[in-house]
Amino acid sequence: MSGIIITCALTGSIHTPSMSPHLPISGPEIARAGVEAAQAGASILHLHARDPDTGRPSAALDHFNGFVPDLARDTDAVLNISTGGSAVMTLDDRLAAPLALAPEMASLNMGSMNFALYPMLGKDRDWLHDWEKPFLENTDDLVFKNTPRDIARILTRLGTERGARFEFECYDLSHLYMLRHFADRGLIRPPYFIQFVFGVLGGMGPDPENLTHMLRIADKLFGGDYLFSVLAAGRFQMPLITMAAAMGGHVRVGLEDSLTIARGTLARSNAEQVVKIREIVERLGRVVMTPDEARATLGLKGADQVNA
Ligand code: KMH
Ligand code: ZN
Repeated sequence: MSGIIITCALTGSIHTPSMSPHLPISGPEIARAGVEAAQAGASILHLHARDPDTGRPSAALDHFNGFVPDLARDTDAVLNISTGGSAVMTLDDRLAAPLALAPEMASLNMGSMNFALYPMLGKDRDWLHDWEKPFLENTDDLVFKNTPRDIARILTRLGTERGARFEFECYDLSHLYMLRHFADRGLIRPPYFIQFVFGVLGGMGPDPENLTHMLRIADKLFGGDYLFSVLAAGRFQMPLITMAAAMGGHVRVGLEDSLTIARGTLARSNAEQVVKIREIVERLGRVVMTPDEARATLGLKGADQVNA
């Protein structure tokens, strides 16, 4: 089996500060988390920003500038800027920072969907910030909008005009067909790096059968023109990505996707999850790719071609 890419998604826009004291929030915290994750073996860092005063997900370029230049200086990791931002943001807001930074890589969500986070309210907690509880409650009426027009805009502005390549976030079978549609329109070129996303309420559940079926359909639609990676939310993170690694896929960890390192135990850092999956995949006989190996595999433009 070939080399394996470990992506680490450092903070995301799903978890809120009250859920873990280890969730990186400020620019220096996110920068430190990224350096540690890269040192542990992550070759791609998937990046969202937060408002350092409130911990709220942010798409502001100023907030990205609180850690992106540090990560560009202190790591050789591929910096992958989210275009998903948070499902509550407009596409204009979500695109401001990636358009300015012109990264090597960006995420691209392949369909509109429900994005229901309110089950996380189940636990009693002391909320650190006023915004957190309503933010989660209101996801019972939230559509994460990623229409074909939105997708085409991201592909054109970031891909065609700025040379970024994509982590195609596919939460459901339908998203694979949408990806094929854009391949047929000539707006993307292989190899397609497909991130199968499991466990978001609104997308597919974390059942192993879903992974085998996604692969069956991806094989049909893309033949040898794709690579797959897996992320899974919460406690399904390690089991599902281990399955992906055993099947020849790539893996994503990070506190964006899961706050724990084992059932009921908070991860103390992003790097702790990288170390854990690294050990698992190496025991499976996989070799972790360096950032430059990941660049070559994914056909990226290079870290010297970005605006960070
Ligand atoms: N938060 C994950 C479920 C994005 O940033 O564009 C998917 C994600 C989306 O990472
Ligand atoms: Zn993300």
